[in-house]
Amino acid sequence: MDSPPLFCVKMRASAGGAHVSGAERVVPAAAVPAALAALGARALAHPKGTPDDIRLRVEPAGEILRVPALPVVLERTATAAEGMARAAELLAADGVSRVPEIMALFRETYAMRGAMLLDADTLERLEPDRARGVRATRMDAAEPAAADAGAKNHFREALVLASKVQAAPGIVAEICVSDDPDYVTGYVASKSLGYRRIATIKERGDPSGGRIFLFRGPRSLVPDCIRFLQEQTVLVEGVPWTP
Ligand code: WAQ
Ligand code: MG
Repeated sequence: MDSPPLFCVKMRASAGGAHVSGAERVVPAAAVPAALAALGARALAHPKGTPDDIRLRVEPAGEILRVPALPVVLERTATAAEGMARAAELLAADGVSRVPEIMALFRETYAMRGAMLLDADTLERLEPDRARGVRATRMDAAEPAAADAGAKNHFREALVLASKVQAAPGIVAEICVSDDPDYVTGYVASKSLGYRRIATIKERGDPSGGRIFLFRGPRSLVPDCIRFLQEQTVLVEGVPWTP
């Protein structure tokens, strides 16, 4: 059975050249105008500030890969210190050593629009552009959100991203802290851990945040990994509405 062709709709907003927000959908042609309107509204209402440049872009989605959502587990933490410690503990149990050094690199991810791509063992940075980082794009939940889904659903969008990222060649784990000042929940993810939501991973009011993708494998695999993250359209199946 042929389904209608899909389109990637992307929004990117910046102020004074600095990244403010970005979001995307993968939708059939008939839903493109509504997706553009919803993402445009979001760009104008971001807690990080009013942008002076908003870019909306529509591209054919091409060949689609479907992957299952990672299973979700809540880790109850009450403070940023406890959350960071829990994240470190989970990663260590999953075979990632040098976790304190990796967590220290979060200080450098603040201004990045994408994620740091880090060799999990040597801690060498693998992003072609270190100021920008690597962005995972061209992804959405397979079961479509209402066209005007409105405000950002941090959980759903993060689970979609994390599920795509763990399907990328060479990726072994991810750590994420939101850059929204009032969003204190973060996560660590891997194929074996699933999506571990960490209830509190930063202090309320802290505008810093970032993502680190941990890679393990030969250098020759890095371009495949980056190509998958940036170019392969992925629909994630079974993404719940709420955690
Ligand atoms: N690809 C790579 N890195 C990204 C991307 C992307 N598409 N989007 C954002 N980042 C990086 C960038 O450095 C941001 O500063 C940082 O991640 C945080 O992005 O279950 O809201 O969009 O409730 O602020 C976690 C949800 C929410 C936890 C994470 O991230 C839960 C969030 P934000
Ligand atoms: Mg944000």
